Amino acid sequence: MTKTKTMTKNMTKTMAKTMAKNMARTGATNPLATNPLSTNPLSTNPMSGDGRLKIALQKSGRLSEMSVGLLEKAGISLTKSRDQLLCRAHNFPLDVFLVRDDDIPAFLATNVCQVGILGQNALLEKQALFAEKYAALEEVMALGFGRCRLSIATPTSFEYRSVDSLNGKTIATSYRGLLEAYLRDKGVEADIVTMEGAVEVAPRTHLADAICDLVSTGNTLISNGLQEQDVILQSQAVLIKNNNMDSELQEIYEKILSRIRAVLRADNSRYIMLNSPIDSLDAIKAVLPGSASPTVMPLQGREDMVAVHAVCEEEVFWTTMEELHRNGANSILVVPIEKMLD
Ligand code: PRT
Ligand code: ZN
Repeated sequence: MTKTKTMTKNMTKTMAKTMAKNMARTGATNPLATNPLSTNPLSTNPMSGDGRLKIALQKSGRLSEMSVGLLEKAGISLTKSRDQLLCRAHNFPLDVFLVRDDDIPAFLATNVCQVGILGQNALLEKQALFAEKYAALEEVMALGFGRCRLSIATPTSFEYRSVDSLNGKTIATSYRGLLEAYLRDKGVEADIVTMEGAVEVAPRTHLADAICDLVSTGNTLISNGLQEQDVILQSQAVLIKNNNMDSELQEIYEKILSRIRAVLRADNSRYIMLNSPIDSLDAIKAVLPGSASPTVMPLQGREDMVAVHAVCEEEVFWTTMEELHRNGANSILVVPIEKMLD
C-alpha cells in the first residue's frame, strides 16, 4: 500500500473556502453546503429551475481564454458581471461561472452548474480521490487545447531504470489520487508528499526523491535539473457534464454541444480550391487530406482542366500543397472555415 502524507493544508478545506468566497461574491448558494449524494441536487439548488444552463469555466489561468473563446466562437455573446465571476449570455439561455479549475467538479457535482470545461487531469484526479462524489460527472468531448501530460520526473543524478526504482522513495505531487492509482497498478510502494504548487523544487529542497507533475514544454523540468521518466496520463481540456441534468436543460445542452462540435470541426478543417488537369484528377483526389468527396466543376474555356473544391478535415501542410502541384494542380487556395454544420 502507498502511504500518504499531506504536507500543506487540506485540499478539500481550501476548496470549500474558495468556493464559499466565490459564491458569496456571485450571490449564489455554496454548493458544498448541500450534499449531492444525500439528496436530489435538482431539488436543493435554488438556482436550478430558471431555465438557463450553467457552465463553469476557469476564471484565470491556462484554460480561461480558450474556454471563453470557444463559447464566443459558438455564437454565445457574454456580458461580465461587475465582479467578473458570473457572465450572462444575452443571446442564449446560458450563464457562465468563472471559478478556479479545481472547484469546477464540485460546481457540477452539486448541480450549481451542469457543464464545465477543465483539464482531463483535474477531473480524473477528483474522481480518483472521491469516486462516489464525482461519479455523475462525465467527459463529453476533448477540446484540443491545454494539452499536457502528467509525468514522473527524477533528478538527473537519480539512477532510474523503471518505475520499480521508486520503491521506498518519496514522491512530491499535486496529483495524489492519480499517482497512488498508478503506483498501486505497478505494485510500487512509495511515500507521497502532497504539494499544492512548486512541486518541481521538492527534490532540490530534499522534500522528495522524485516528483509527479504536469509537463507541457518540459522547460520547467530541465531548468530544475529533472528528467521526465514515466508518463502517467496524456491530458487536454475537456467538456464535462453532470449526468443528472433535467430535461429542460438537456435541450439547451444538446444545442450548445452541437455548436461546440461544429466549431471544433471548422477549426480543424480547411476549404481547399484548385484547378486540376482532368487526367490527374484521381491522383489529386488521393492527395487531398481527409476529404471524402470533393466537388468537381468544369472550367470555362478549358476542356482539359476542372476546378476542385473540398473540405479537408485536417491540416493542409505545405508538403501536401507541393504534392498537389507536382500532380499538375495549379491556383491552389487553402482557406479557413468559419462555421460548419451538417
Ligand atoms: O487558479 P486555478 O486553480 O484555476 O489555476 P491553476 O494554477 O491550478 O491551473 P493552471 O492555469 O496552471 O492550469 C490549468 C490546466 O491547464 C491544468 O489542469 C492542465 O489541464 C492544463 N495545463 C496545460 C497545464 C500545463 N499545460 C502546464 N504546463 N497546467 C499546468 N502546467 C504547469 C505544470 O504544473 C508545471 O508547473 O506548467 C509547468 C510545466 O510547464 P512546462 O511547459 O515547463 O513543461
Ligand atoms: Zn487549480
